[in-house]
Amino acid sequence: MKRNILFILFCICLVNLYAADVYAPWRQSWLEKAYATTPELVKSLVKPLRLVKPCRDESAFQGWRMDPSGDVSDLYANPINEQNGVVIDFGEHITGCCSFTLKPSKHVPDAPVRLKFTFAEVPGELMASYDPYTGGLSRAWLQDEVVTVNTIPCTITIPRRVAFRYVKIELMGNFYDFYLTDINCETTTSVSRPIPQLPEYIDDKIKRIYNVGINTLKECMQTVYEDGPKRDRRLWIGDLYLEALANMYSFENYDITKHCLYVLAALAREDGLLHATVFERPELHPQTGTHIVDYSLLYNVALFDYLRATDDKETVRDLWPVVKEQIKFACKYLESDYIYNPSKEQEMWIFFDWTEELDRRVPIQGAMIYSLNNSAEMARILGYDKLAQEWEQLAKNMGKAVRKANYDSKRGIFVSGPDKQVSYISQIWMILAGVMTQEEGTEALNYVFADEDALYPGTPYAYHYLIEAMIKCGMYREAKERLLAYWGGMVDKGADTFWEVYDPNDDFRSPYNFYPVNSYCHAWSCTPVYFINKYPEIFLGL
Ligand code: RAM
Repeated sequence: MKRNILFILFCICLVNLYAADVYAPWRQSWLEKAYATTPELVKSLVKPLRLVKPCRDESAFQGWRMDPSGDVSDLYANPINEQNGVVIDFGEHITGCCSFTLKPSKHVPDAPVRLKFTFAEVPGELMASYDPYTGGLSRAWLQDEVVTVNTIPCTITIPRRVAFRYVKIELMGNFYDFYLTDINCETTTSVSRPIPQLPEYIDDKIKRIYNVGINTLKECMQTVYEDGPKRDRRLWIGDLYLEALANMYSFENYDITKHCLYVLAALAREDGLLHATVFERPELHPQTGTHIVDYSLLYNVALFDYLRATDDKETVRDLWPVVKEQIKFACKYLESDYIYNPSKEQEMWIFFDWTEELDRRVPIQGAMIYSLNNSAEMARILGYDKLAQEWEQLAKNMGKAVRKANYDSKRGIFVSGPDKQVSYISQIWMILAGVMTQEEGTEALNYVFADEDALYPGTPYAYHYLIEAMIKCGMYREAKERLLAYWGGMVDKGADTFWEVYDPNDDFRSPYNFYPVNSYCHAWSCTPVYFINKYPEIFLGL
């Protein structure tokens, strides 16, 4: 009897132990698989291209352009004291660690020297004054580094990895002449394949957009899909989703996608919810407390895309518990009328775009339906038919409910929230969710395009879904025009890599209240690569 009671107690403890962590049976093996698939970095030594002179120019992006002003050999041939504030142009966006050599001139160095290096992705960022700092993110993201050197001659490597095209060198209180030579950068990326090129005869603008997109992707593919190599230098689910799409239609490096999917799974919260973002160093760990419901739902879609590209059912089955838990979690927010209620709980952040005023109720309803439909299709492929049917039915009910509650049939658009907000993003997600027909979707998009008061996207992230929605509606010509105008707008303004934030009406827009801290090489902006290669008939006229 006593032994039986003890056994029952033991079983209860075991059940509780597992209840505490829904992923307990798999977590360790996911972690091992995550470590085993860590991409190798490819290193290259990049030398500067030339010297440039910053020039104020109201017509240039953020008011600055760089004019060629000499050869790097000029810098090396003369004491650096005579060239205080020199700007070096590496000619392309690079990510890595910089080294330089200091050599004495005619005097014996009798004191330490201090040098300030400012690395920047774009001219406006280099020329802005950083202090007093007003940004909403840490000042330390800005890439200015002061180096104090005690002994000359020497070669120094600045330990911080930086992402930049331009570097400005300033001297801080020097008393004697010395030379600075051999500045170069050991760059990293996990892309090992040659960059896939478009054929020569393709329209020049499309080619330029494509090349900038592919450079953006290459720079962000490090040991994870980083969001931006300058900032935040970490894996976010939303960025992963779009990078994986672009990678699928260019480098086809599926191991990095698999790696990121495992990392996120292994670091999920014990009740099953994914963290929106994770860090790699000093060891893999999540940003606890940061959850984005649309990102969690997109994990399922990213996994489905991975399955379609690789047919790797084993991995997808292995990660299946994560798929189920993300849906289960989102379902907690559904009211009995199948409307997603974001105010039900506050622990989750809903993103979609860096536009604060955006009412996210209709978009999140759409994203959940979109995820349910994708997850159901994936479930069918794996033979989980009952679950697929359940999710399909739920998606239908949610679609009906949102049509009833938020469709303004007079104007042919979805309106969101108590103030009946009209935004591009509401229409986009209703289209992607399949809640609108092609004709309805076209009508809704044309309505917002014509309505000056409609809230428009503030990031290439949100713009990606606009292009996707337009293609879904069959608006091929218009989708191409928009892609050319939006991403082409960045190219025309001198982008080497696509920016985190781009508002054609405001070069200084920043969700962080300080434009130099924006990232100017941001993964979520690279998707022209995906569109152009996936739909050559639309974008290349092939
Ligand atoms: C930004 C990141 C990233 C994005 C999140 C929501 O700070 O750079 O790109 O996914 O926010």
